[in-house]
Amino acid sequence: MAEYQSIFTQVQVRSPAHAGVPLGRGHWQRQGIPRFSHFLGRIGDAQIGPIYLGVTGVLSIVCGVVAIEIIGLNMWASVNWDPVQFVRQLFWLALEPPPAKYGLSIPPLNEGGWWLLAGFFLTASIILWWIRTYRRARALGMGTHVAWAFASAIWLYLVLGFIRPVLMGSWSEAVPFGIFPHLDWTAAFSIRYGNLFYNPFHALSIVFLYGSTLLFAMHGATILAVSRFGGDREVEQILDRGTASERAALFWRWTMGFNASMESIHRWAWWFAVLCTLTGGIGILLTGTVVDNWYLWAVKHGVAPHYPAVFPPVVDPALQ
Ligand code: 07D
Ligand code: 07D
Repeated sequence: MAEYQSIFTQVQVRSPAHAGVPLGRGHWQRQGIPRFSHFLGRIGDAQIGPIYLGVTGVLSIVCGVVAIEIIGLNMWASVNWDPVQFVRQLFWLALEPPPAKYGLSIPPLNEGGWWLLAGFFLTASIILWWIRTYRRARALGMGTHVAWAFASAIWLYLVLGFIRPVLMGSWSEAVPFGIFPHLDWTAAFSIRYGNLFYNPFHALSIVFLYGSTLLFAMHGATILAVSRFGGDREVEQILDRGTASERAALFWRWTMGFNASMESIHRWAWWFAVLCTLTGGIGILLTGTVVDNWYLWAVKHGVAPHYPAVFPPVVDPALQ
């Protein structure tokens, strides 16, 4: 049956449930009796479970639930515990970090203390989940590429909510919890520091963000296009190059003169994704710590022109 596995056929691969490789001592048992879902089989593998919970998995979920609970209850309290308003205004509700006057000290609970607690539990949850991805990969004898890519996203998250606020000496610099409030923060941050477009690391981050979508589209499209020749069995084609790889390579060599290899395209994708948040984190870290105004920085370095002196000098109203 597996031989007919192809995106062009309606066949769903349905092998006997596979529990995974045996685990040595020091591991938990996997949980749950495997089931099959036809719908999931259409978009991925039909088998659901068993799942490996493990110490870090359980602790991560507990910390994540605590964080969401703190955020959700604070948001609900902010609408006087009205369930209708909670749902209606959910996207606008926020749990804000402490005001600037508290610096890095521990504020009262309802003046940012809950924000600090939620942040602690969310960070613990994310780091525990990282350990889980690392340890599960090792248990399977895999490389730890997924964990290191995830670490790059965590780096940006930590810069935004922890490392930069600590360097700036105030929790008030950090991002609020909330759907639209975190967008307001993003816009305000850019304006406060003289337009993030002039931050070269923001530009680099955008290059890798856009580049990731382009590479993903090119790679996904190429493999789909040669899957009729077995190209969807990518790994086999890496080990034993077949007509699918040859055609895929030729297509790109004909259209743009150069081709990635069946293996290297995955390194391209990995690096683009990882560099998006890696360069982004550097850009945010420099903002307010090293560079106070990216526009003036760009003028100083000849990247942006001075505004022409058309109007008479203006006095900053805040200084009057
Ligand atoms: C599709 C994988 C699934 C993940 C999803 C996100 C939560 C939050 C919590 C109500 C691609 C799950 C969401 C758990 C619920 C509460 C308190 C990943 C996929 C579906 N943002 N951001 C979103 C986060 C920052 C920005 C959406 C997180 C920075 C802009 C979602 C973080 C800045 C826009 C979200 C974070 C920033 C968004 C969709 C952490 C600069 C949008 C995300 C932990 C980088 C978009 C209304 C998505 C939107 C959006 C989550 C950080 C900017 C709510 C968890 C501070 C400009 N962000 N974000 O699909 O529609 O990611 O917002 O750092 O336009 Mg954001
Ligand atoms: C946030 C990594 C952390 C996420 C983690 C996930 C959970 C969920 C889920 C249970 C996203 C934890 C997950 C908790 C559990 C479930 C389901 C990754 C994150 C650990 N910008 N901008 C970027 C563009 C402008 C601003 C990056 C474009 C304006 C700020 C990206 C434009 C202003 C920041 C990017 C544009 C502004 C950024 C983010 C265009 C606003 C950042 C990369 C065309 C008016 C962030 C250096 C990323 C950054 C960032 C794109 C414009 C502000 C490339 C395309 C000028 C403050 N912007 N931006 O992967 O790194 O994020 O900047 O206008 O902090 Mg920007």
